[in-house]
Amino acid sequence: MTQAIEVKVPDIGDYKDVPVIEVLVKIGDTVELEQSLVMLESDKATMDVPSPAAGIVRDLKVKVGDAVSEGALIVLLDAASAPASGASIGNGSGTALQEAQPLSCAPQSVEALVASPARSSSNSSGHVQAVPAAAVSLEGDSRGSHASPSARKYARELGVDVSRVTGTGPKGRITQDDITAFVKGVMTGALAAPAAAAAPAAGGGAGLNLLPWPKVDFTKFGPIDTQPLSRIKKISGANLHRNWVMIPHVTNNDEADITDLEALRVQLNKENEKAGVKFTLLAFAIKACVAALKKFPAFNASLDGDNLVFKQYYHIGFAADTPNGLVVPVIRDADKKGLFDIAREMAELSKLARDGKLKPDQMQGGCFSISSLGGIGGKHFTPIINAPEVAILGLSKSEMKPVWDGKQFVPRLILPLSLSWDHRVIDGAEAGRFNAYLVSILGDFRRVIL
Ligand code: CAO
Repeated sequence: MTQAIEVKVPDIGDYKDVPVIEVLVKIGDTVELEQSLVMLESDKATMDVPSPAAGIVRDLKVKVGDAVSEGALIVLLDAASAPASGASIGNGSGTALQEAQPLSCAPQSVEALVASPARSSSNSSGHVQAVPAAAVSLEGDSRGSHASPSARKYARELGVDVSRVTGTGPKGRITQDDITAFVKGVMTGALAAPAAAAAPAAGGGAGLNLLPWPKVDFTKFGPIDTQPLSRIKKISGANLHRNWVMIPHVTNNDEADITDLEALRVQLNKENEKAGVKFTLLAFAIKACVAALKKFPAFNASLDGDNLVFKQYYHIGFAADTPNGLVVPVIRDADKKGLFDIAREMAELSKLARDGKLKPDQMQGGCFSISSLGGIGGKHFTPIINAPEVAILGLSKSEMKPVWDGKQFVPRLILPLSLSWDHRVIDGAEAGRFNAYLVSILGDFRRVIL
């Protein structure tokens, strides 16, 4: 017996006429409870509308590009069970269509755009518990607050007590943006965090106890032009800030002699001129990193509370600079792919990134990231770890340098490497070994097969 359900856009705060950027199901599809049906994208967040029940998609009422607001009909569903929202449902004959709000609209802005799957983890508490003093606990009694399940889930994962958050949604409803704003307020010192407030003035080790962010009237000093941050910058900025504050970063710098590797790369590109795909240094670096991750599995792990999750897959993210900001597309199963496929996939993902067309799943599931500034310049830098990953490799511009071969100085092409690692998971000696191994592979790429 099935029940016919009209799935409508739920409460999405103040957003109106939000574009549908993706329709994730088609007519006849069987869907699970909470499975995402469509993705909406406001100027602030990407949100998915989950199914309120398991069932079969009978009809689709929207397409990509449509603009929808709260209450707009999205999908007709033949539900196999009553919707979890508890909304009233028809008699099961399929004749009387009734409304059911999806469980919630789940904004995915934070991790979806920067490929950090922490929030999708069912055990979110680990990431909260595992943080050092800087990430003060903000949890408390939140039962009386008016917030959707997804906003509550988000709050729980960040350790935020929703009763302390001021809701700006309809009827004072607490939105995900309110929670993000609350965390930002605490981190910048504009709001007091409970642990920080409780810490002794002389520094009890809890809370950052920072001064509020300086408020300056810049017009006093000269003409200005104020522009809003791009959506990607806002989202990635919040993630980078969290990662920088919560992870004890250390960066080991090293140098690899890539003279022979560059000769091989140039030769391969000559031989494959017609293939239309360029073998980039980054493609070689991805392969080299996979070999190093296999040798040093702690670098391919994530912290989950007191546990370390060792991944047995090798999905490598690479930072891509786009007109709207930084995104991190992920090459999945890089261990199973050849250089040609990796180079081709990187070119495709980079283009999608620059065109703003990357899908959330193309930025998720990364195990380790590479940030290459080699095409731009610079010597070394400190890449910020892309949580819940535990390490990231920065590549700078290679240059010819005189290297002593025991008898004389010879010109060699030297690539600067900057490996940032999470000191809760990795020790300095291990990081040194990881870099040394990487240097040996990049110096003699035949070693990648060992
Ligand atoms: N040293 C010297 N030259 C390098 C190099 C290096 N380490 N890496 C690349 N180059 C050269 C390439 O050989 C290429 O030269 P030719 O055009 O003469 O062949 C040129 O630089 C451009 O390379 P590319 O950009 O096409 O390819 P890529 O694989 O190096 O980079 C991508 C692709 C997506 C990583 C890049 O476009 C990008 O977005 N980089 C910026 C990443 C970033 O912003 N990181 C910082 C994150 S923290 O804010």
